Amino acid sequence: MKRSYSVAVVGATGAVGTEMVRVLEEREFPVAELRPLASARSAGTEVRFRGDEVRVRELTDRSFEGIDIALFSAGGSVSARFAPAAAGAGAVVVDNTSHFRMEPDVPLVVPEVNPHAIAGYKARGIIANPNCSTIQMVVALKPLHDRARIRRVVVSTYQAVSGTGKRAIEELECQSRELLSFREPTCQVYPHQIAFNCLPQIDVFLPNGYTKEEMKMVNETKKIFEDDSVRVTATTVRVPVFYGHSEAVNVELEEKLTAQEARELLEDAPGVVVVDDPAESLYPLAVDAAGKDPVYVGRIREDESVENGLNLWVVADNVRKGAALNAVQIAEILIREYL
Ligand code: NAP
Ligand code: 3JM
Repeated sequence: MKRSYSVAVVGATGAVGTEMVRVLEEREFPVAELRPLASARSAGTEVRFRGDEVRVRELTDRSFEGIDIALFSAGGSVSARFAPAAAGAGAVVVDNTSHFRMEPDVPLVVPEVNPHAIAGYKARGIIANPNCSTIQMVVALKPLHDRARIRRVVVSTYQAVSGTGKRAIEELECQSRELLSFREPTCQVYPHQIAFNCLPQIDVFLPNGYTKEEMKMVNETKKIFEDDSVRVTATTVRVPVFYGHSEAVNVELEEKLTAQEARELLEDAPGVVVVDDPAESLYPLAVDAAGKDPVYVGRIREDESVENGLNLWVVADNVRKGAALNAVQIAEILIREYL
């Protein structure tokens, strides 16, 4: 382990990249040089890091000279084009896009679930960060799977607009103002009005009728658990919330777990905070999870319609644990154990 590392953040001006820089600072990641990269549009602007203004540079093939770790969150096509260049220049890439996630020689990692998989980074020099909705779900499911084996998961999501990026955050704000002033809403990012609405489409539709986001949850969960026998089906929905994804998760287990046993397992699970006091109307809320690190779990109850079923309500900050924090946690393990 070196004393400090040169870290590139690709997409540093975006919703995820901004949070990455903040998380690196908050967690006192040993950064020797921070190199914020973005498109020509925002080259020359500045990001704040540890009290300094650091100039954003335009991403090019030569951006990675001297870089130890490159955190990518500028979209799949940018990763496809530049992550191999970064790895070729000697950096270890932690990629936040879906581009490499399902490639067999690229580890897909959630530190609370499968940190051992990081060892596989040597094959390509790339580690993939899962989708935000997958990350928070598998953190909550891991202790249940270890104890009672999950057979099947049925999940419905309620996803915040920040998962789409900074333009979508502005769109929800703008449409809310327009509608409350009796004006027509302007739709630029989503195919329909998102303010005061729910859209059962996240990412593009696939030939099987599911969206790509739904199939990310199915396929990524199996890969992270290293278990293709776990059956998953998902409905992913965009809701007019700024930060924090919520998920209604129905689980069928091989063995019986009471709600109380599940609650105790979750209370001891790394990265999980149980908020579950119905008598006081206490359960996880997106507005409470925003800006926080844990995955919050509540509404823990037995599914009385099947033999070994449980229902959970799982909430986390999609930009932090769902993206930036998970990526920095991976980088922390990398430097502690591998670099
Ligand atoms: P965003 O707010 O729209 O930011 C996009 C960032 O990418 C900006 O910094 C932008 O720079 C940069 N960028 C765009 N095109 C570029 C190009 N051709 N070359 C260099 N930089 C470019 O989006 P976001 O929410 O931060 O998400 C960014 C990506 O992260 C997504 O596309 C997705 O793949 C991934 N993501 C992953 C998760 C997860 O679950 N792990 C969650 C959310 C997002 P400019 O300022 O120059 O435009
Ligand atoms: C979250 O490539 C793109 O345009 C980005 C699409 C995107 C993704 C993705 O597929 O990488 C937007 C928001 C994700 C994700 O984490 O899967």
